[in-house]
Amino acid sequence: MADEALVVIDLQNDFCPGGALAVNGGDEIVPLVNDLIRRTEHVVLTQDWHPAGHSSFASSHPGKQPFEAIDMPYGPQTLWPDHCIQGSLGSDFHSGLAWTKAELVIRKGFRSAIDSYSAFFENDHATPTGLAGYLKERGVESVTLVGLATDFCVAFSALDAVKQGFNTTVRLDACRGIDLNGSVESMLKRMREAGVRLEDQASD
Ligand code: VGL
Ligand code: ZN
Repeated sequence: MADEALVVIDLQNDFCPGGALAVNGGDEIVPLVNDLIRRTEHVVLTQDWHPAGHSSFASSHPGKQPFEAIDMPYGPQTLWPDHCIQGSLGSDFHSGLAWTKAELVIRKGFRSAIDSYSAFFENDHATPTGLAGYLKERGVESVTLVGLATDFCVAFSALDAVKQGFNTTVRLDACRGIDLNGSVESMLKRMREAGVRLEDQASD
């Protein structure tokens, strides 16, 4: 069987309860993610990694509030509370995450002028992070995505994974969503239509 990779998306303090952009139940997935890490050959982590004053922060746009959207040169962009500032406690992985096995950490969102939800491409959908090349060079053909948040970084990563030709699964029981204006439902639909396998539990 072709090599498989587990891609753990943004399991960081700021996306867990008590964090700057907390996702409901974000910390609940840690034991299951750790279990999947133990069972998967290749493990890659992503880390949302913004400089202070990042353009995705509402605080960088006078008069704008978190969760409003604005138009950026690369398209619409939701504005967020300041989060995952490079080197801050909030940007650290959740302390319970069994991260040591990871062979690669992809940091994203480190350019001030552009956000990056996907583990594969920045939000212009054109600037690669290098992850597809890494996985292909390693002979990986199947990827399973888990982490935070279902409707943003997990979903955009999964859509790009399919476009890059990977056999792509999202383990929904190991994800939690933000859910802005029905975004969980709409992104589940987009993923399903794109050919992402959505699983609520292990199929084996
Ligand atoms: C994320 C919003 C902003 C995510 C990251 O990990 O889903 N969402 N930055
Ligand atoms: Zn972010």
